[in-house]
Amino acid sequence: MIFSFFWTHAGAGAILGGMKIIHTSDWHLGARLHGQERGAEHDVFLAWLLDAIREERPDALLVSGDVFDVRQPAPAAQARYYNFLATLATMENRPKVVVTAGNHDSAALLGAPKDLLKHLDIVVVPEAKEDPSQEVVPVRDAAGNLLGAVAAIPFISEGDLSNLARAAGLDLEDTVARRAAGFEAHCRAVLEAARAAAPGLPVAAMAHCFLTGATPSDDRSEPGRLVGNLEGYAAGPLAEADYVALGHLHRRQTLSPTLWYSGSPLAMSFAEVGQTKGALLVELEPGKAPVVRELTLSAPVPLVRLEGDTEVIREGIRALDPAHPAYVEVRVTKGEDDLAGFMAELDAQAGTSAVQILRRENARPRPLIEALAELPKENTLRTYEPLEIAEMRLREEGLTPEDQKLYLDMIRSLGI
Ligand SMILES: [Mn+2]
Repeated sequence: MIFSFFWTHAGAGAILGGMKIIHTSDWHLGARLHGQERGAEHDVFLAWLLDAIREERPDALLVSGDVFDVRQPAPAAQARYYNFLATLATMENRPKVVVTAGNHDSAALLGAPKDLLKHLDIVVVPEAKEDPSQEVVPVRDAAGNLLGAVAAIPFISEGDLSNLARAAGLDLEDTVARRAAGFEAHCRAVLEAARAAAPGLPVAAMAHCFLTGATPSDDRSEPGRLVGNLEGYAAGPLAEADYVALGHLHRRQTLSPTLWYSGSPLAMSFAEVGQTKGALLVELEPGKAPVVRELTLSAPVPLVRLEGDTEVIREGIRALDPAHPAYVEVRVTKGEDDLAGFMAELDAQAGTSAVQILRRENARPRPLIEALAELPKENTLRTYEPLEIAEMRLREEGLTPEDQKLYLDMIRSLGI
């Protein structure tokens, strides 16, 4: 272990002033992928995270929001979270745990057990308050020596950002500017309080937001997953922390040597195919740039996106081992053949394989819509007879010629 010289824990001779962190976010416990239950995958992730903690012995584990997928998570998802915390609580040299609420979490639900959890060195910050000290978490070693502090800023709703701005005397008329001012003022206040709690020692910040310049996943396959802070906030005072453990975006990325999104541990949509998942291991020393190591979790069930004509997709599915679970998205982007028949063929195949096709999309070009888009505006629909439009529309649905005729006859029978 490269850092064993510096990072001797809980023993005599530990060098003070260093802080080792594992940064994770966006667990989304209870999330389904197009209806598919994912509890077993989350179990693999949580066991992996416990192993990483046993191996690396961090001083703190930071969970930067979106613990749960929905505001009222199922009992099984809550049990998974509390069983994980229970294992941590009984661990020798357990790290300080800091959990903030994300935009998917209910602050009330996440915060309900916080007074109990703090007796187990687990600090939950469910919501931003005017008093910044509520979001400051000192981190100590086993001997009680102060190692640094965490500025644990949770997701802040737009309404709360406006309120924080007003409380800071920044009652700007423009709502977007007012929220940005509230975000900046609050981050600055919490960071200053964290610095004051650990003078001369490293300060790590946590935030659950979309920072300007960050890259969301292309969320075409699951629209609406990213909500809140859509305009993006400037890092502002966050950039002054020694490290910022960001959550909200599911793509692991760094905006500067100190600003990192850990990303979600599991791919939450097919838009995240091919992204490296896991957590980040961060070593902080006063006055030095953070040393960040990516801890990689190989996907418990890989996601596969197959695109092209039906033949390309058939070949892609044939290439997958039917004995190994995989989640597949099928996007038919070209070809003229009968899609209904092709989809039925996929269904027949799925019955005998561990490979599950969770999403199918007809993404072939739509000549009718394209033709209409090219027509001069004043005669768009008048150029065609109503039945012609119906016929073209039915053709785009990928129906069999028999079904097309059936629907067309039904439309004709209406007397159009
Ligand atoms: Mn999230």
